[in-house]
Amino acid sequence: MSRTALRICPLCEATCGLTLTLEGTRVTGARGDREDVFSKGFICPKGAAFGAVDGDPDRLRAPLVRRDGELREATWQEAFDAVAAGIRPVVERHGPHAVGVVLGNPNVHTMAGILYPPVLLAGLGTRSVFTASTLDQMPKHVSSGLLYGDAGAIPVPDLDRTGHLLLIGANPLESNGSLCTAPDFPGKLKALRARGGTLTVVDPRRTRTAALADRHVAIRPGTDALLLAAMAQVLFEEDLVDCGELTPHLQGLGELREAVKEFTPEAVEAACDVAAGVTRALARELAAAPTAAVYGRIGTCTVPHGTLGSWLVDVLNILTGNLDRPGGALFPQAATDRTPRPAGPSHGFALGRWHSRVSKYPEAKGELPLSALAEEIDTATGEGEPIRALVSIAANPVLSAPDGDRLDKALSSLDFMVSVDPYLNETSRHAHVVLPPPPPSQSPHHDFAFNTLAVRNQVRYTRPAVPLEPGRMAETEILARLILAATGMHGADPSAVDDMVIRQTLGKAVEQPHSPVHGRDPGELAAALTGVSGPERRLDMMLRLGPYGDGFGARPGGLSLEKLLAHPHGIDLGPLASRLPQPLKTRSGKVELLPRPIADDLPRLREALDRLPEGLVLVGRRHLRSNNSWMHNVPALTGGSNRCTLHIHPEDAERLGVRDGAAVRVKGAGGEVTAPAEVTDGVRRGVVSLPHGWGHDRPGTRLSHAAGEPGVNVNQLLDGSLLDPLSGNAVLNGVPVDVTAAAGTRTPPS
Ligand SMILES: Nc1nc2c(c(=O)[nH]1)N[C@H]1C(S)=C(S)[C@@H](COP(=O)(O)OP(=O)(O)OC[C@H]3O[C@@H](n4cnc5c(=O)[nH]c(N)nc54)[C@H](O)[C@@H]3O)O[C@H]1N2
Ligand SMILES: Nc1nc2c(c(=O)[nH]1)N[C@H]1C(S)=C(S)[C@@H](COP(=O)(O)OP(=O)(O)OC[C@H]3O[C@@H](n4cnc5c(=O)[nH]c(N)nc54)[C@H](O)[C@@H]3O)O[C@H]1N2
Ligand code: SF4
Ligand SMILES: [Mo]
Repeated sequence: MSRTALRICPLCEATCGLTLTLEGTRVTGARGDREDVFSKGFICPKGAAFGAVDGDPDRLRAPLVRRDGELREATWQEAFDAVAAGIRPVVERHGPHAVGVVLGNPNVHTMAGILYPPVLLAGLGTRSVFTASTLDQMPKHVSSGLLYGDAGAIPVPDLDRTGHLLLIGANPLESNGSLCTAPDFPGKLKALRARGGTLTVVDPRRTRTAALADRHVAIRPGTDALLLAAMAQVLFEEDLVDCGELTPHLQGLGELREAVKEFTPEAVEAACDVAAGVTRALARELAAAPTAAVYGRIGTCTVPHGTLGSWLVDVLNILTGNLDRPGGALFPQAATDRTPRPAGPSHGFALGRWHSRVSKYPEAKGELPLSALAEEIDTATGEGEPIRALVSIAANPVLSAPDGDRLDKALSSLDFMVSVDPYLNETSRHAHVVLPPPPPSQSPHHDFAFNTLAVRNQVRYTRPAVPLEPGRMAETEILARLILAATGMHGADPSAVDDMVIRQTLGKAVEQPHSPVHGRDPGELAAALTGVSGPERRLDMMLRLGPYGDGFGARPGGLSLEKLLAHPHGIDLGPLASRLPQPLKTRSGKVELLPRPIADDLPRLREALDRLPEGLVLVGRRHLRSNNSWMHNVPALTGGSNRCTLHIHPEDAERLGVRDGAAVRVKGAGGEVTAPAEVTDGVRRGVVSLPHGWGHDRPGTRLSHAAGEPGVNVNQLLDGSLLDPLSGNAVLNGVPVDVTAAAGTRTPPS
C-alpha cells in the first residue's frame, strides 16, 4: 500500500514543498507539491531524488563510540555517557574556550540546527565558535550589521516584481538561489525577461544563469567591489542618485560620495578587466530602470573585499532608491521573527569584541573564522588554551574549509570530538562519538532561517513523513541531550532544555511593552502552548509571539501551530512590503551609509586598483545535482557533467600544453591536487574553476559510492591565510594557482 506525505525539501535554500510517495516507511518517490503556497509544484533533480538521499544505505543507523581506537556501534546511553566524560574534564581543567564548536551548513536546513545550537553555545560559554558562515555569507552579515545595526537584516531582491536585476557572483540556475529563498529561481528570471525586464549577470564564467541574461560581464575574479564602487561613483558624478523615500532614513550620503570619488570606471578598468563604458552603462541602466535590484552572492562574498562588495550591493540599491521598495530589495518579515519593536535608535552592531588566540582575528557575530580552526587546535601560544575538545554539528570542514590536510591532523590530535552527522565522512571519522540524526523523512521541518530571506512572506510546517525507526532518536532530542551532557547536566530529561527556553522567552516577552503578551503571566502562557514535542511547543510559541501571531489570544485569528497544522500546504503572508525604519538597530536609528570599519577598509580596496594577477586564478562552481560535501554518495545524483574537473579556457590550455581530459596539476599556497582538465570557453581567460566538496579518498570513511569517484579537494589549494579582514570570511575565489600538464597521466574516460 503506498501513501503520500508532504515534506518541505531541506536540500537547498529554495525550500520547495514535496509530495513524497511512501511504501511502508520507505520513500519511493518525490514530486513537487502543486498546492504548496510558495513553491507551487516546482522541484529540481535533487528534490526528485529525495528518496535516494533519504534512503542512502551508508547513513549511520546507530551511534558510534570509539573504543580501543575503533569506532563501534553503541547505545545512545553509552554515546551520551562518552560525550559527558569527554567534554566535562576539558571544561573543568582548561576552561570553556578549550571546547570548540563547529556548525555546518545543514543546520540551517533542520529545525534542530536552529533551535538548539544557540542554547549549547550559551551553556558552554565558549568563544571558540566556528560556522560555515565564514566560508560563505559572513561579509553580508557584517555589512548589514554596519549599515542597519542588525547582522540578520538582509534585503532580498524582489524577484517577482523587479524590472531590472543585476546579479553578481551568483549562479541560481545551479544553486537555486542563496540569501534569496525563491522556489523556481530560474522560472522567475525567465518571467522577469518575459515581462520586459532586464537581467545582467557579472561572473567570470559564462554560467547557465549568464546564458539567460541580456548582458553578461565576465569580470576578473576578486574585483566586484571595485566594479560596484565605480558604479556608485558614476551615479554621483552623473547626478543619477535618487534615494527617494529612503532619504529621511539615511546618514552619511555626502561622506559616501567623497569615499567613492576616486573609483572611476577608468580607474577600475584594468583591475576588473571591464571596459569603462560598460561600467557606466551598468550604472545608468540601474538608475534608469523603473525598479531594480542588485544581488550578490558567493562570488562577491568569498573574496578579499567580500564585506566591501556586500556593502556596495546595498549602497547601489540605496542610491537608486530601490532599497525597501517593491520591485527593489526588501526586508522579509517571517512568521517566527520577534515582535517588531518600535523604530528608533538601538545598540548598534559591534565587531571584534574579542580576537582569536593565534592570529588575533576579530570575532564577527560571535564567531571566529573557520579558516582558523586548525591553528586554534594545533598551535600553542603564551596566552589562552588551545582547543582540546570539539563539538561538530552537521559540518565537514575537512573538505569545506581551507587546508583540509592540516585540519585532518589537528582533529586527530584532539582529546575528544563528537560529531552529529548522518555519515562517517572525512570529518566525522575523527570523532570519538558520532551521533547520527534520522533521515529527513523522519524529521519535522520548518524553515526558521530561510523564511527570513524569502521573496514572499509565507509559513509552512511539515511533521515527520514517517515515524522514527526503532533505535532512532530525533535530531532535536540528540542536540538537547548533547547540551545536557556538555554542560554538566548529563542524564536530565531533554525536555528540560525546551522548558528552559520557553520560560526565558516568555519571561522576557511579558516585560516588553510592545509585546502582545505584555503584563501577562508567563506560566499561564506556557501552559497554553500546543504541540506534541518540545520543538513543536517552541515553534508554537514563536508563531504566536511573532508579527502575524495570535498573541496568545490578543490577536484572534492570528498564527499558531494549530492554525498552521490546519494548512498543510502552508499559509501565504503576502508579498514583501516596505518596512523601514522599523528594522534599523543602529545607534543613530538611521541607515549608516559609511560606517567607520568600512571607511577604514577602503584604502585596501584602493591598493587593489593596481594589483593584477600574474598567473591564473581559481574560482569555484556548483552543479545542480550536487550539494557541498555530502551528496556525492547518491548514485542518482552523480555522473554525467557532475564531475570534479578543472575548467580551463582553450587559450590558456594551449599555452600550457593542457589537453582536454588529460590530468593537470594545480598548485596553490596550501598544496597541490591533480584533476582532469575540461577545456571550455565557459570560463574567461586567466581563470580556472574546480568545484568544492570533493576529495572522498581518505581512509576510515563509509561513503561507498563517493569513494568510487572521489574527486579532489579544491580547498587543499588554500592555506587558510587569505581572509576578508572585516568578516574573517575565507577567500575561496580569485585565488592564485599554478597549472601544469601532469606528464604521462591520462585519466580514464568516465
Ligand atoms: N572552495 C569552496 N569551498 C566552499 C564553498 C565554495 O563555494 N568553494 N562553499 C562554502 C559554503 S557556501 C558552505 S555553506 C560550506 C558548506 O560546508 P559544510 O558546512 O561542511 O556543509 P555540507 O558539506 O553541506 O555538510 C556538512 C555535513 O552535514 C551533514 N549533514 C547532512 N544532513 C544533515 C542533517 O540533517 N543533520 C546533521 N546533523 N548533519 C547533516 C553531512 O553529512 C556533512 O557531513 O562549504 C564552503 N566551502
Ligand atoms: N546544486 C547546488 N546548490 C546549492 C549548493 C550546492 O553545493 N549545489 N550549495 C548551497 C550553498 S551552501 C550556497 S551558499 C549557495 C551558493 O549560491 P550561489 O552563490 O548562487 O552559487 P555558486 O554556484 O557558488 O555561484 C557563485 C558564482 O560566482 C562566480 N564567481 C567566482 N568568483 C567571482 C568573482 O570574483 N566575481 C563574480 N562576480 N563572480 C565570481 C562563480 O563563477 C559562480 O558562478 O548554493 C546553495 N545551493
Ligand atoms: S530547488 Fe532546492 S528545495 Fe527545491 S527541490 Fe531542488 S533541492 Fe529541493
Ligand atoms: Mo553556503
